[in-house]
Amino acid sequence: MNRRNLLATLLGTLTAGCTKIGETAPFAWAVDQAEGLHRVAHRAIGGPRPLAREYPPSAISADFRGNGSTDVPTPAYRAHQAAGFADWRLVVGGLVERPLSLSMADIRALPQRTQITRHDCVEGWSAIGQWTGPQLGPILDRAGLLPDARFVIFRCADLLYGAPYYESCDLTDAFHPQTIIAHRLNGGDLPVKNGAPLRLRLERQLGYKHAKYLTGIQAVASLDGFGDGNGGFWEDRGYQWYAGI
Ligand SMILES: Nc1nc2c(c(=O)[nH]1)N[C@H]1C(S)=C(S)[C@@H](COP(=O)(O)O)O[C@H]1N2
Ligand SMILES: [Mo]
Repeated sequence: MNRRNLLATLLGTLTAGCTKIGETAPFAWAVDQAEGLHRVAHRAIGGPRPLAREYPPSAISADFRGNGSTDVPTPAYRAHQAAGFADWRLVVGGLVERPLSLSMADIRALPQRTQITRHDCVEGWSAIGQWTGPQLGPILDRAGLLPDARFVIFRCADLLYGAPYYESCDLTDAFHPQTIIAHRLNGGDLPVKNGAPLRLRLERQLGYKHAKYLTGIQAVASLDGFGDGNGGFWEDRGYQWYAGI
């Protein structure tokens, strides 16, 4: 058993049944600690900024399925869709010196990164796709994070089961070189089912972290006050916040 497997086994034991136990308040702290340990261990094993594996073009899946919300059935989104998303904006705010409102043209004018990676959904499927977009780190640098910023919240245009989808990550992941705001998939514009016109790629974490239909990025000191305070739509329903692969 190599170190990675050993740690995965230990952590699996530690965190098994978290969802149930975590529902009881006194255990919530212990669950948080185990999750923190997972994050620290995950980073300790791979070094400071390990890259997720990247694949050759031959590995790209024939169809990258859509999952969760696969459309945003609102008049506003329909109007954007009809206009080819020409007027879509990504606002960058919160604990920043210079709030930004980026147009699609602004997003495309930034230096781009293209990466072929595997997306793993907890529901038990994977797909390999080629994603293109600007890295998040330089966008945050342009906005100028204030010293209190510790997390980044990602806001989405869709509701899932009636609640706004949202996500978050810490600054280590926000500044990871493979963390990009993707507007292209497999060489074409991002399809609606995959989050058009913008979606996050957070390659070292599970599928639910990769927020689609992105409208805003907000630097914050704490995850409190967003949804139920657990840092994401699925996290508010019991999934781990740090969903390292
Ligand atoms: N806005 C938004 N982002 C989302 C979801 C969603 O329902 N809404 N589902 C998540 C889940 S669980 C997965 S697996 C991926 C699916 O991405 P895909 O539709 O491109 O396959 O998007 C994630 N991001
Ligand atoms: Mo997923």
